[in-house]
Amino acid sequence: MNMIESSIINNKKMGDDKGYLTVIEEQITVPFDIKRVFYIYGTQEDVRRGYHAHYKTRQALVSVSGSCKVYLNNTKRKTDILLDSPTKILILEPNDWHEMYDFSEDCVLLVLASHLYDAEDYIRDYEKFIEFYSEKL
Ligand code: T46
Repeated sequence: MNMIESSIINNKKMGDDKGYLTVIEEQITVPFDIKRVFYIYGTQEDVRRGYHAHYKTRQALVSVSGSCKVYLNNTKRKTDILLDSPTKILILEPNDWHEMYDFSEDCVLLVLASHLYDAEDYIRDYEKFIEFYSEKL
């Protein structure tokens, strides 16, 4: 498996004077089949969460309300992304160590995942992450 770069997708905002609507479709808006949906909310402002990468799971993150930041490290590149719009989608690859932080009080972070939940798919040990993915460079 080769290293895959994370990416940002600028999704469409549709609507009229009634309000707005934004659509996410598998293999069209996001580059994978969506097997699981969850959302993260009520996170305290000073909390940092995540601290892991995955072996297989690809994910799409959208802050559908409020904002938060995501720190990414794919062993080659470290970056911080601000998610502050319901139309901005961050595609996280399995090789992205990620940490979410700076949650606004009203943040609802929607996550679409390519695989069902499996605790074995998580790499929560940073040294193990570096060892596993550095080999793929
Ligand atoms: C990720 C980031 C963006 C389940 O039982 N099923 C699930 O589908 C998920 C996602 C979590 N859980 C359980 C496992 C933990 O006991 O919910 C608890 C909280 O999960 P976790 O500590 O992994 O939450 P985050 O915010 O650190 O990470 C989550 C996702 O787990 C992860 O895949 O990439 O959001």
